[in-house]
Amino acid sequence: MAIGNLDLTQLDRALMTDEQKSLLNTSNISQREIEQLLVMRGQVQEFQMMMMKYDCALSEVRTKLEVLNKELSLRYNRNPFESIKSRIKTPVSIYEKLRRKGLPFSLENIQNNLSDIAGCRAICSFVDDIYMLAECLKKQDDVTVLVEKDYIAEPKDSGYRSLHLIVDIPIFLTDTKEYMKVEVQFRTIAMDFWASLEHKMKYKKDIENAELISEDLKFSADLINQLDRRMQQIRERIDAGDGKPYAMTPTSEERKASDETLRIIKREILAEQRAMLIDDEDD
Ligand code: 0O2
Repeated sequence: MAIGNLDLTQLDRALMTDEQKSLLNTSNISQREIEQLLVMRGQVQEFQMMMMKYDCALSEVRTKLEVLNKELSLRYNRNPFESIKSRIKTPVSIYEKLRRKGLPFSLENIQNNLSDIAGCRAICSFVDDIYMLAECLKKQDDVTVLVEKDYIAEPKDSGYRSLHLIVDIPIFLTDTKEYMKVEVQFRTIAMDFWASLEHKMKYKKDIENAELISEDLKFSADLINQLDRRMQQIRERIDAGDGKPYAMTPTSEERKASDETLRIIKREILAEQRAMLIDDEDD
């Protein structure tokens, strides 16, 4: 069985040693090849067992969020989240993520170095629902928060916004209780829309004008942030039953975004004028 220009025996060794690990950085791996690797190592059952446990932990977290959604929607007359998605990372993406971290594919490395094998994403309408839902989950006595990353308060350089919790949650098997990690992401609908598009770009190779697109995405992330804030303010006014007009003081971010809009419009008008001049010269 060959993988790129390596056969499996070589591959297995390459995964084990630092020297040969670098060889792997150039080779893509398929699901079938990972399966073969596990067969060779006699770890098929162990891997399946591990993935089953992540899957159970994911179901637990998903159920917890769904229960909260039901209760909170009765209490506040709206759903804290609009939809929920969950997924178990595929073996190929696990392999890729370990490779990005410079680690060989092994069950130990998966358990010790990856915290998003089981991932759950709650998509909310409003930013305050994100924090309310996350607080309710964090308070539960069988949930331990290992890491909290607030990319809403501090967005990534790319413009990415979301609240991430890595939680440890017990699952009960026939004769054992085991703790498994689950990554829970909370986003607004607008943040999710942005992240899906940006994710597509990140994983697509050979994109023309990638830098310009990243700039545009960053700009759109700011607009999305403003939109989320405004939607929340509108909802608060509706909830308060207060129909009076109100003035919103723009934040420095909003001012920056409108300046940027003006700059882009000016640039486009100039480009159009230039194109028209060239057309006239050609005539
Ligand atoms: P995929 O394909 O979505 O699964 P760490 O856990 O700290 O070692 P990690 O996992 O990069 O490092 O943590 P981080 O930055 O919190 O990212 C976890 C996940 O959040 C990512 O998983 C993405 O799903 C999402 N994410 C983080 N940053 C960005 C971003 O800039 N854009 C988008 N679209 N998504 C982001 P994966 O495994 O990287 O990707």
